[in-house]
Amino acid sequence: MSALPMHPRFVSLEGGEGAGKTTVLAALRAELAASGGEVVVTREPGGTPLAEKIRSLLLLPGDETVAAETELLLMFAARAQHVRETVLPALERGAWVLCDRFTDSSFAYQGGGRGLDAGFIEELEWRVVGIRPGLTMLLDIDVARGRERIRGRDPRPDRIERERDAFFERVRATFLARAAAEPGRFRVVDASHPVDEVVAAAVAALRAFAEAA
Ligand code: Z5A
Repeated sequence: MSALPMHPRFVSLEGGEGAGKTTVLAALRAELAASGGEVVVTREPGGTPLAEKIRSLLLLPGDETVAAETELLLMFAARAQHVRETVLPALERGAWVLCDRFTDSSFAYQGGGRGLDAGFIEELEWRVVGIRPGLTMLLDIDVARGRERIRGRDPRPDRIERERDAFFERVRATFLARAAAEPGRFRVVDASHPVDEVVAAAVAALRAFAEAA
C-alpha cells in the first residue's frame, strides 16, 4: 500500500502509560498558540460528543470480555467521527490540530498489544481515516518506569490500564518499530528524563518541524 497523505498542520502525540503526554501536550499547545493562529487540541478515542461516548464504552471496565476485534472497530468508529467532525474541518480552516493519540495507537495497542493483523488495521486506516499527521511525537519510556509514575493516581484503572506488563512491552515495541520505519514523520523523545527536559525536547522538535513546514 502506498503512503497516506500527511497534513503539515496535524500533530499527534503518542506514548505508553505514564510517558507524560498530558504534561507535554500543554507545552506544545502553548508553543503553537504563540504564533497567533488557531490551535485545536483534541484526543482519541474521543474528540466529538459521539466519539467521547465510544471512549467511555471502550475504557469502562465491565463483566463482559471485549473481543480484540470489537475494541479495534470501536476505536475506528470513534476515529471516523472524529476525523470528519473535528480534525478535517479544523485543518480546512487553517488551524493547527494537536491530537493526543491517533491511528498509531491502534497499530500499537490493538496490533502489537492484542495481536491483530497490521494489514487489517492498515486497510481500516485507508478506508476510514485517509490522513496521517505530518508530525508524530513519540514519548518513549521503559514500561515499568512509566507504570510506576501512574501507580496510585487512580484507584480504579481503566479496562486497558489493567493489562499486564507484557502487553505494554509489545505496545512499546510496536511504537518504536513504526518510528524507525517512518523517520520523516516521527520524532522520538526520551520521556525518562525530568519533566522540564522532556518538555524542552518536545517543544524543540515541534519548533523545528513548524519552521521547516
Ligand atoms: N487506545 C488504544 O488502545 N487504541 C487507540 O487507537 C487509541 C487509544 C487512540 C486511553 O488513552 C487509552 O486508549 C490508552 C490507549 C488506548 N490506554 N492505555 N493504557 P489515554 O491517552 O487517554 O490514556 P493514557 O495513555 O493512559 O494517558 P495517561 O495515563 O494520562 O498518560 P500520560 O498522559 O502519558 O501521562 P501524564 O498524565 O502526563 O503523566 C503521568 C504521571 O507522571 C503524572 O503524575 C505526571 O505528573 C508524571 N510525569 C509526567 N512526566 C514526568 C516526568 N518526566 N518525570 C516524572 N514524572 C512525570
